[in-house]
Amino acid sequence: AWEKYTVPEGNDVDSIARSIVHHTTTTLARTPYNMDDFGGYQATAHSVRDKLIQDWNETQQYHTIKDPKRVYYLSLEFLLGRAMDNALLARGLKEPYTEATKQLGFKIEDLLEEERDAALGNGGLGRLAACYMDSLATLDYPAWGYGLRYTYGIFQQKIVDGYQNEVPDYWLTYDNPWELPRLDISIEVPFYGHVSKYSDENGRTRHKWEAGEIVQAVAYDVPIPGFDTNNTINIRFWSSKPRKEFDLAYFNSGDYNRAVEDQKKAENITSVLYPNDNHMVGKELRLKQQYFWVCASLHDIIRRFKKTDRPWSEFPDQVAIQLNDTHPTLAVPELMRVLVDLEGLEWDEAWNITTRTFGFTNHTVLPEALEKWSVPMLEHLLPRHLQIIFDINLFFLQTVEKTFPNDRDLLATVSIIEESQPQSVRMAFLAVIASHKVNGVAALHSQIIKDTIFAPFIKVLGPDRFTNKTNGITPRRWLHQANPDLSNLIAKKLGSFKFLKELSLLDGLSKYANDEAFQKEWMDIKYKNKVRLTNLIKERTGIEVNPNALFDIQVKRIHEYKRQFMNILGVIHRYANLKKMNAAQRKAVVPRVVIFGGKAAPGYYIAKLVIKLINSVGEKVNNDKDIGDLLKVVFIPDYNVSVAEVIIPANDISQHISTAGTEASGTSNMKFVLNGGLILGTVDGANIEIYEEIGDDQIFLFGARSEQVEDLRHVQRYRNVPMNPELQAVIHLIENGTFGESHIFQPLINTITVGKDYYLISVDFGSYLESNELVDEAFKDKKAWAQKSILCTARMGKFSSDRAIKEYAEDIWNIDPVPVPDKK
Ligand code: 26Y
Repeated sequence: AWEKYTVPEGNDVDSIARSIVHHTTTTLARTPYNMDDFGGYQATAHSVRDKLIQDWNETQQYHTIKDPKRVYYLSLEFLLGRAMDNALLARGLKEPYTEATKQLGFKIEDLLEEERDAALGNGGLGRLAACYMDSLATLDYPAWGYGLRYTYGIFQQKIVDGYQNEVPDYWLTYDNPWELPRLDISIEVPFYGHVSKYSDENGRTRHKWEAGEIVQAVAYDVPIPGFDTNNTINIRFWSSKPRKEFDLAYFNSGDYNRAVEDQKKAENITSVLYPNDNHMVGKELRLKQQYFWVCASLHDIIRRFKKTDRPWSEFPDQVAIQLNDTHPTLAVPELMRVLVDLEGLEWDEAWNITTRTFGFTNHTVLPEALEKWSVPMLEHLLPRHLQIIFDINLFFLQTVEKTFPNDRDLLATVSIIEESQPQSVRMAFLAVIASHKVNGVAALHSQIIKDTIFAPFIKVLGPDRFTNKTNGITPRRWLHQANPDLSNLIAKKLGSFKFLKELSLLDGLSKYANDEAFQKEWMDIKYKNKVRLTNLIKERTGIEVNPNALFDIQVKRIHEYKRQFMNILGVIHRYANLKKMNAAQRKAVVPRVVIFGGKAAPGYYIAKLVIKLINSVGEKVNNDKDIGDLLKVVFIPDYNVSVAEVIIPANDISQHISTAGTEASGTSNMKFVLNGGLILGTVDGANIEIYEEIGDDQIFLFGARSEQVEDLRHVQRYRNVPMNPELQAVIHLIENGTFGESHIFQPLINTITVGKDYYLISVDFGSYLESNELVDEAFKDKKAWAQKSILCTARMGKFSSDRAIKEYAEDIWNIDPVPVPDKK
């Protein structure tokens, strides 16, 4: 009977308008007479949501019937940004929705602007997870994401008197139409307590963990639509809730306060995203988050596996689990616990299943970002897991000892347990030992991890465990959605939008790079995008900039290794130079707008000082009548995904200037170039592979090479090398108060004074300034610049996340696409 009543919603303008009105009156309980843009957005979002849910249902049903091997992407961060425009474009419904909302008296652009970003991530790692989900859906892979539903995403950044202030991001104020609460799906997560031993019916010693506290994990599902396919996959976000049964004990004993306390404690677990990017802080609550998430996700995966009656030995043929950095590494001892303690498998078989299931992606070599958890803390929170980790380590070290007898240094170097005071667990070592593949995120980075942090494991585990998967970005969001005019122009030129699913087709633009008419169309769009950014800058900062100037952009998390400090020091140098010039000399200057954006971790004092310095320099330079449009310095507050979508298409050049060897890959570099921008960068991360694709006329590389960095640091530290003289002059200007009270900046200046300068700003400063001059020269030749800009876009095929995901699917996960057949 059900079929008879399923009325497929039409996708014509009338049906769409009707569904928006329907949601206005029912879901929102509002009348069409008092609707504002926010209401219009909500009603439209619910109408779009209906369509996604239908596709989502069909995909899940089809996958249940087919029961293919699935991949599970475990990530503590998913930086999704906005959903509505993405969904409309994915389903080819942008036009009818534009028309339908217009008929109801709205402008679709205004409605889209009402949506709040889903900002459940810090930076690169979280946005990569979002791009990968987009590609998994678009390529029809049977995939799930698992994450945490934080009540507070990454904080909102306000700039007050030049300083960063943090405001909590309470993003769920007005319901979230993009999630489906699954209150029926809930999993109990144990913590604390103790472990006891017993003999099972076969006389084997078994372990039983009796928990001291149990928290409930409730599922919230977010559908991820594939582009130009009906496949719609799922990210399951867990939210923590108190477990009623447990509280009853307190209620019955009359301890009401204690019961309420426990409620609060349980909800605490998923309350806030830790705002540290590439910096480990060993807080117990963070460890609790990790286990809560990993435990719920693994049990959900196992429940799905158990629906078909397969033996455990087939688990790795049905399930691939990817660890997005070490954050989910507790999934390793948790799977072992399930297999050995609960399911009664022998240790060796369980270990074999575990290692065939997991893959591990490393995203950083910065020592301060590597997770280490104190043994006493683990023992308190997860007593059985600690035992299992020690056992994994014991058996591993025994095999090492067998192959390399009497090499005690080797045993200490590869041990999962670091013999510190107190002892700690090196999560990366555990992840390497437990995974069949370990990958870095760009060619250089994958080489560096083999040469440095994981070098001893090559010897012990062999080289085949390590591989490279260069990052990618989704062209749907980062070209088609963020830069619709350019996407349309490209489609017109190439004859279709096929390039959005096969990015190497962009290469077809190369032959027009020199075509004057095409160059004009291309640069007109660039200009329009710069005007759009100019308006955003005016709105958010009050600063007026000239869209004809060169737009030079560095937006990313603020971190010493990313060297925003060097950028602003270069700006000061430029300013000082301008001040010295006469009128004739100034005529020849290329006007430049230097644009910064990015958040600093709230506890990262030096990074916050960099923001202050940028704003102080801006204050001085932007108000210097003598300088006018020749130089402007802008700090755009609250950089996030939706702001990036405005900033990136407006770039002439972008800066990716990390000390060589420190930026694992970078992904915004790819977004900027895809949108027709050149790069000013170091020989680091994916810059190198971008250079190989786009050629040296399109990228300005400078600075020390990664192989030199260690020696250079040594020399800097011990040989009294004088500071680069131009840098010296710049520092002098800060110290003499040119940019306001100088004592504020002393701690920042101290980071680069002789003997320190860990990130080698003084070493690279000279070549940085030279490259900046080359940029100015190149920008003067408008025709040549237009050609470079076109070639940049044309040669970015490699950096689609589709390419990256196919490599993961084929080399690591061993999964195939499962396209859902069309209804018709
Ligand atoms: C340990 C914990 C506090 C922690 C939290 C977040 C550690 C690291 C991170 C985030 C790391 C991150 O975003 N890494 C970036 O990953 C990108 C995607 O692979 C790379 O492009 C980028 O170079 C790297 O810094």
